[in-house]
Amino acid sequence: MMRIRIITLFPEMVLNLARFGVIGRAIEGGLVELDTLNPSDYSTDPHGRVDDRPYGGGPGMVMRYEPLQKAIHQARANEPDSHVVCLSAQGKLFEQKDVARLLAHTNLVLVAGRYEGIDERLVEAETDEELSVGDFVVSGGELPAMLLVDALIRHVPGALGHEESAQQDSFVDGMLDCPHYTRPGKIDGREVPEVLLQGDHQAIERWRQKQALGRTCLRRPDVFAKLDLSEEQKALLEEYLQEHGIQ
Ligand code: 9D3
Repeated sequence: MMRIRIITLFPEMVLNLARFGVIGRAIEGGLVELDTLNPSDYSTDPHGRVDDRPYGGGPGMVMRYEPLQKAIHQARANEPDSHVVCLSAQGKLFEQKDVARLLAHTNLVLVAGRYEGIDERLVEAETDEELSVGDFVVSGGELPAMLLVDALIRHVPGALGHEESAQQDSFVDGMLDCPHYTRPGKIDGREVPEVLLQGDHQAIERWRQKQALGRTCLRRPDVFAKLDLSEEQKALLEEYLQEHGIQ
């Protein structure tokens, strides 16, 4: 069983994850345990403060060392082998390859910060790594931590009813997914691609590969650049680009 503890000033926010969908079922089924530690419960300040003004001045507040350290120590006291991840806009980008790496740890601790940031010494001394979820600004580490938990739990054995799904995810094979369709066959004059209706599974697989390659090339040149295409894939891509009037 995997245990994920989230250190946060807003435990209700992240605990809602445990109520819905795939993650809800994984937790209900005892595959994953999700809980929280609130630094507010570990403040020794007479006013219970968890933040303070930044040395050097400037706007905003900084999360104080002590309450966070105590919360992390609480987690480590129970599970000394805990891997501690700090969610931060200054971290390395969290990617699909990190999922398998993080899943190797039975006990994960995610530190979600608020305010302008966390005292840097806490990050250095008490956490094992710093991860960002993308090049955009959000208000705190909670949503990024929830994103991480979701991405991880999908790959916990038994969490998805349908075991193939996690393997077929976009990025698992390094490409964007192909388009999907369901009934009705025609909506406002828009039809489902013919090949999907004819039951030729080899042709369908070829079409899906072609769509995946073409979409990755056009929409995500950064992802595309990392692909090492076979001759067959190169031919499929040419077809896609021609069909879309690009070559
Ligand atoms: C003066 C610049 N600050 C505010 C615009 C920097 C800043 C402080 C705190 C930016 C973001 C945050 C809170 N964000 C996170 O804790 C965070 C985050 C993110 O903002 N983007 C991507 N990944 C992450 S992981 C944690």
